[in-house]
Amino acid sequence: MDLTALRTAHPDHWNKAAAIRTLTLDAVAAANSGHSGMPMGMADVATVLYEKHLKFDAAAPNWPDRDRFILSAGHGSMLLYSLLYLTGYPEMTIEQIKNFRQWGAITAGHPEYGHAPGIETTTGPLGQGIATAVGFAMAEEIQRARYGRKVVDHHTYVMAGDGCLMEGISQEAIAFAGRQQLGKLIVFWDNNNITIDGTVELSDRTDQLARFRASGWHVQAIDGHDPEAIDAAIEKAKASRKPSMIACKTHIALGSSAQDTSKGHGALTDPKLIADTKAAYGWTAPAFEIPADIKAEWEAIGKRGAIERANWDIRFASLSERKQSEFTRAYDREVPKKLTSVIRALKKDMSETAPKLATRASSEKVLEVVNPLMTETVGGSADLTGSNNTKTPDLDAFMPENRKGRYVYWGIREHGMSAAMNGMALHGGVRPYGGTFMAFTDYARPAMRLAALMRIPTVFVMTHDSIGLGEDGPTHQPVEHLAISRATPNTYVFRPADTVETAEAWEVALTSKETPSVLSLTRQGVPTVRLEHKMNNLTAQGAYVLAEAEGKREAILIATGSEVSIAMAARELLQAEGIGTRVVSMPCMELFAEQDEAYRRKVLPAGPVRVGVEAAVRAGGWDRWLLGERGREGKADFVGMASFGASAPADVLYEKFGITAKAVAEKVKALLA
Ligand SMILES: Cc1ncc(C[n+]2csc(CCOP(=O)(O)OP(=O)(O)O)c2C)c(N)n1
Ligand SMILES: [Mg+2]
Repeated sequence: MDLTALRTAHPDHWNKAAAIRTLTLDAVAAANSGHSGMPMGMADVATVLYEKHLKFDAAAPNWPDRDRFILSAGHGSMLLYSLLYLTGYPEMTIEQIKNFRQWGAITAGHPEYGHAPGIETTTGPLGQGIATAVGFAMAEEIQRARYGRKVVDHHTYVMAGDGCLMEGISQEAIAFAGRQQLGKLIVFWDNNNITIDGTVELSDRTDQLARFRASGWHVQAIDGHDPEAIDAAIEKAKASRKPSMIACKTHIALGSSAQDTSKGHGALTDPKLIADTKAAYGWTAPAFEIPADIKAEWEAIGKRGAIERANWDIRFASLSERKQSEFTRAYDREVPKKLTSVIRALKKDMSETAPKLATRASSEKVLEVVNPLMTETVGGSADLTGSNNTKTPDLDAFMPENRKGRYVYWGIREHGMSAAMNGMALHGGVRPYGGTFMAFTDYARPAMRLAALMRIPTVFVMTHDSIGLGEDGPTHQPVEHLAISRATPNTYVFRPADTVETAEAWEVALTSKETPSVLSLTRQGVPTVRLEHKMNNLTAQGAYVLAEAEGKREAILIATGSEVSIAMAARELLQAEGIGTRVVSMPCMELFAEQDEAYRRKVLPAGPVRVGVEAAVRAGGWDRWLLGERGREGKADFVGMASFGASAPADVLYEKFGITAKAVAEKVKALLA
């Protein structure tokens, strides 16, 4: 392709964009891996966006009212790193660019949230970025309704590729954003007609403009290399009250011999190709060097928002003291001081009245005291509100006509919901939780994993957590989902036994700043097992002695959730036969593992036989507690599931699958024999 026309029509623009392209070529060559083509193709869009539209101040990357830029096509990470370096984000030095993809560098293969300011979310799993962006746009709407346009008024910009738009999650995001008229969400589609295997026609012939339009979006199609067209399209997108999609016709790996081919998608490292491409760009500077005048222009862009930000500080200071401190508290993920006392009061009441409740209903009871106090919570469910018990009476629906609504009807979109919740948590100022059935953890999982990786405290309310849900049968009965959740690093998996433990689990989930929580809750009623009120949050210790052995301690039963009462009944049977039995309730294995060794030994001393009880598979953490941390602490067994469940009433299923007090007692006796 002859680039002369592009170069001569807008020379200043061209050089700024060429800086992105050449940094990408240099960094990928140095790493000998990465993706050159996407940044080379989208550099013009990025340059116009940053130069003319994006509200940001490189010196204050956490300014709450900044526009958010989300690179959904995360493989194009060098586009983002180049922008951060060029505009002068202090952390993003040229050394970091030179160390692209290397150990210890903040320039990871794909953008990682927390590595450097300006990386708003982790992307790389295609489709996550566009769905996460929906949550950013929602948080902005909610905050704007609450605090007013003078302190909250920003856009969320997304760059998505063909891959992002093919992933199923994008449909959930597009449909939801259209319904909710998220007018400040603007998506650039890198319409280059190339993916890894070849041209898009190999696998898709969707009319993307019609698709977005059908969901209520404002759509435009432009030449993605024409800076004037890009600028005009962004203006129009901002003016529209609908979410906007701008289809940007681009050439992947622009100007190289790999242009418009799938070869251009990956790492272009051939020195001749790089030299020829730079020559075509009219670029003569050595590798990693940006001519001073071009760097100065970029740095001016990085400072463009400084005055606006200073003015924002003044406007923020004009809010009432109370509003300022609320705003700041929520952004800092601090809970109100009163949270502990309302949780304690509920625990005391529950221990005294000892209701038999499904823990999903317990969770609702907790939310009834939490939501009026923590006005930053935003609840929701993927079309299972009545089943997940996620809505409290004080929450109205979040809707275009009611942005103060704190309850989201996500529709049947577990994955989109989970990613958007992550986006809300990342945006800040709001605290998202959302529900579905535990078995549909699978539908939400890629976003749950990213919450853990990004270290954000999204709360996943997963009800109907075992065969105890009964007649809906094995499609709906999770057996392996606790295991996969527990196998995920930096995730708290709570399986509370009653309302007291559910309240304690919520308290940990809400005070957590860097760890997402999975609340695994029952459909069926369970008795209160915590009959003695304790001020301390015992669930925060992960496991604790619920009932001590009488006489010589010969057995320890370790149980979670709905099986704790089964363990208690087994203890009765064993004690009646003179077998001293301790029951340990273990609502959160991860928190127990975080306790010091002395406490863990106190709860699980060597000597007695151990039997675990949980209506799920044994995989995913159990053996550490059953066999002992050194694997030689004695004899152990497990009562749980080894297959899928079945469709029948819950009590029949517990009987048929052998998860009964009698079965537990027999296992203990067999181990002692
Ligand atoms: C969920 C997921 N599946 C697969 C991949 C691997 N992958 C990375 S980029 C890519 C092709 C994406 O095509 P497109 O979005 O058009 O990017 P372009 O080639 O235009 O840069 C694939 C399959 C991924 N990162 N995430
Ligand atoms: Mg593509």
